[in-house]
Amino acid sequence: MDIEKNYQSAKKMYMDFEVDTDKALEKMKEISISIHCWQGDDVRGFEKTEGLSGGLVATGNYPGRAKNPAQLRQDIETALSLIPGRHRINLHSIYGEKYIERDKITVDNFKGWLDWAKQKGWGIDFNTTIFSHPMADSDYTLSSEDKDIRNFWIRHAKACREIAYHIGKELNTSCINNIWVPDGSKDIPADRITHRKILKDSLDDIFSHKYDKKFMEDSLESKLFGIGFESYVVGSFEFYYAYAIKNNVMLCLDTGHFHPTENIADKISSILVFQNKLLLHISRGIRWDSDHVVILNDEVVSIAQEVKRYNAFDKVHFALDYFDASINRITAWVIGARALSKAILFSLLEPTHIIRKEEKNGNFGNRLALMEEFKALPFSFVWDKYCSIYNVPVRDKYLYHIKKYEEDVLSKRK
Ligand code: RNT
Ligand code: ZN
Repeated sequence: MDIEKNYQSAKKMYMDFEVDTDKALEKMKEISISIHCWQGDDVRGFEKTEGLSGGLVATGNYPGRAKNPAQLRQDIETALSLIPGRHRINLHSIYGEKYIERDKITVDNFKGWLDWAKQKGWGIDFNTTIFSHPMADSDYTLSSEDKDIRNFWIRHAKACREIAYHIGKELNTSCINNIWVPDGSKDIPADRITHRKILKDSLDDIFSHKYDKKFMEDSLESKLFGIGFESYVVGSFEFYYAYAIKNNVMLCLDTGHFHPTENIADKISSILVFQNKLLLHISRGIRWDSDHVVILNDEVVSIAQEVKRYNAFDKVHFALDYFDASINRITAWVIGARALSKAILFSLLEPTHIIRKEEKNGNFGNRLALMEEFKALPFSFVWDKYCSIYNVPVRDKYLYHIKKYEEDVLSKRK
């Protein structure tokens, strides 16, 4: 396999369209993906709770799931050794070293993760875990009319922000603390507004303490519906969009949280007109928010292209969010992270200025023709080069490493 020779010929072809592949590869070094820890254990965490709730479902029973923080870190390390680029780790509050009630957790419980990330030079992002808990059994959490339930989750969210702040300070890179709540109802509610008013008040309370954004940033994740929450979700897109704009908080768009025909890529520019930060949870919903492994599909490519076209890679944060328990979990991580990286690199190689020129001149036929031709440029040679720069296996060669890891490590787990 002559990676260098192939790369040089690809470089020439891209040059014909005034695209510098070396520059694109340089740019890739600045872009990181937040790798979700929860792919490694089907979103169970280490609290010994009864199982996943909040309308989330991880299907499959593939052997080898991580059962403690050390195993999960080892699995993530293995996955990251097969993914080109420098990335971040996305944690949930249920992944601490030992069990501590969620409204009492502190950064001390994440020391294992911090030491590890520091040693590796990886940033960490964080998430409130407002599901899979007895206090989340009644369909409403931060929007609950029950004060005890609501206050419990407010304390939890505050604790998570504080943890995120310390993580950001310790690692000297801003830690995003994402809030998602499942709140809603299976059937048609008679009153939608009361819960939304309560959610607003809870968020005001949670965000009343201001943190230095250099170390901690808040984000709010909307959703259209969940399993058992088909008719109404309190934290809809409109709700958080309005809240985020009014209070200058970051939005989080999860690609599985919209109607299947809705185009998430189209929303990015609207948000960037009014805000300068956005978090994306890249997932792959099939018929519903099924959290399938991310692949290189049109949706992911068009999202990356939107970010590239406005040179907004410093504003838009990419995170992965899926959990497939039916295949080797390392394979699942690697497929998704490599797919998203491919989409980003592919977008960086787009001769945007050429299609923009055709657009300005009203040559829409040329614009479409060129977009189609650009799809057939020798992208894979640049991708191989990118993998080789980071010393990770080229093409399907990574599968061999996962097979070995499965034999040596995963298959031995009880
Ligand atoms: C749920 C949201 C949320 C979770 C993770 C585990 O629908 O997408 O982001 O998937 O936090
Ligand atoms: Zn999500």
